[in-house]
Amino acid sequence: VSLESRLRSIVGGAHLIVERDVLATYQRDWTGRFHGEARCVVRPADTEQVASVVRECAAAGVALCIQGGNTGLVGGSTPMDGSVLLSTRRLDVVGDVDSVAWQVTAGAGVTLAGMQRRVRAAGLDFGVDFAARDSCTVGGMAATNAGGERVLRYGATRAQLAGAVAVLADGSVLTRMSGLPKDNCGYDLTGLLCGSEGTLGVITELRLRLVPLLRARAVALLAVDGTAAALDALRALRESLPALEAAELFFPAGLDLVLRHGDLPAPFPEPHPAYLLVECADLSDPAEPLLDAIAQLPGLRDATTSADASGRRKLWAYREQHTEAISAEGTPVKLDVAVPVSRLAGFVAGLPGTVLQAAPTARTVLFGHLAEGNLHVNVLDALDCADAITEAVLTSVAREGGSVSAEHGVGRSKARWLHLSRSAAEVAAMRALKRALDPAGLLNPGVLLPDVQPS
Ligand code: FAD
Ligand code: 2HG
Ligand code: ZN
Repeated sequence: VSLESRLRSIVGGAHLIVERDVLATYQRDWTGRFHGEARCVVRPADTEQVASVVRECAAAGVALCIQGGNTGLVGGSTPMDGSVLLSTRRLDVVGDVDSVAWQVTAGAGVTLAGMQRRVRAAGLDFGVDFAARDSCTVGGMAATNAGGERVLRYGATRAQLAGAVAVLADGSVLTRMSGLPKDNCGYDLTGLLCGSEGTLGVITELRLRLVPLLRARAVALLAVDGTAAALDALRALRESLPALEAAELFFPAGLDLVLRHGDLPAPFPEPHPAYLLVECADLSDPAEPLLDAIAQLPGLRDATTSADASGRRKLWAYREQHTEAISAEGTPVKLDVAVPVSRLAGFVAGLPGTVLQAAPTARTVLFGHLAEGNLHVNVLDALDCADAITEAVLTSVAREGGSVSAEHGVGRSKARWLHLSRSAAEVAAMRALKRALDPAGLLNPGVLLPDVQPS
């Protein structure tokens, strides 16, 4: 009996996909840069079915690629040729919100937006948010330790995890869902799965911490002289605004693309060297304290603010539409890096030159999450120089004491450069963990640790 028939008998005929045209949508990543040919897509409905699928693949010695919303930007959710693609999207049940513990249980395939709707209806909120909310899944967010726009207030996804259920490579199931805030009994396996990018197990359920729902919000878009000025403004705003929740940086090159591809008027009468978008959220209206704090900022070139929902959305669009606008221009080489904020201004200034040395005709678009020194480096018109650009940019990041992956993960695209951000001893420990939990190398081969292949 073929592996496909065995998998069909686990998930039902409708959820084992072999038709080439339907497979195609799962085989290509969001950016269009990465693809691979899966032998089939399997869509299990619950943890038990996931465990059975993993066991059958292990028995057949066939590798698995795990995919949630397929919004990842480092090629981690595209299959290696000939592997089985396990889609988590049917694991989409959200449990009741526990408004005393401030927690909720969500299936790995629940989208961020779907979970936000549920917890907001119960008067609470989730601490992580970003533009892929309608498609990305909470399982994918945990697997990549996604960051986003609220990290300065709430931390990244890891900080929101109170527990998980996961299926290991041999089909055994780890369940740690009590959500106890105090529970020190050995290794933190939930924490280990977070950021493991599908290489150690398939996350099927999560116990998530929630935060207060702060409906009173105010957003300001500030025009500043450059990165150093943006950091000065951030320092001052942080000091006077405990309600500060987001501080996002972008530049004229990115704004031009957003204006060209989106249906938006320019935010200011003339362009400026850099833009800082900030948001405050509180129980009572934060608009006045935000305006007061902005009025105290020295050297602002211009500013526009909004406290009503539609105005806030419009200001956020200038920042959130960067990724789509860049893709509308072409397939970018996309690098997500972080440097210490004390080095950020110098790094930003040097980066276009670093890229041009590797790819003389490239266009570099920079934007990012200012408080974490997290810069999104998107390089257009230079896909044929992708390796040279990656090498040049990531080497310069390492020189600054930064990270080659701030929030998107290592995936396939940066696996060869992991050593720039992790010591030989750290990589050896990662390999030992991988060997212990997935000795045959069947889970997401080629992701994170590039040379671990199915044996
Ligand atoms: P996928 O893309 O399907 O998978 C990502 C990785 O996780 C793969 O390695 C996959 O194998 C693994 N994986 C997925 N589900 C599971 C599971 N249940 N168990 C084990 N492994 C699994 N990221 C940020 O951090 N911050 C941002 O601000 C941000 N903004 C974005 C904006 C846009 C417009 C887009 C397109 C992407 C953005 N991303 C951002 C990247 C992406 O949305 C996140 O990495 C997200 O967490 C991926 O979720 P996903 O469900 O789409 O995962
Ligand atoms: C964001 O912050 C995402 O908008 C996407 O992390 C970054 O497209 C990118 O490079
Ligand atoms: Zn980001």
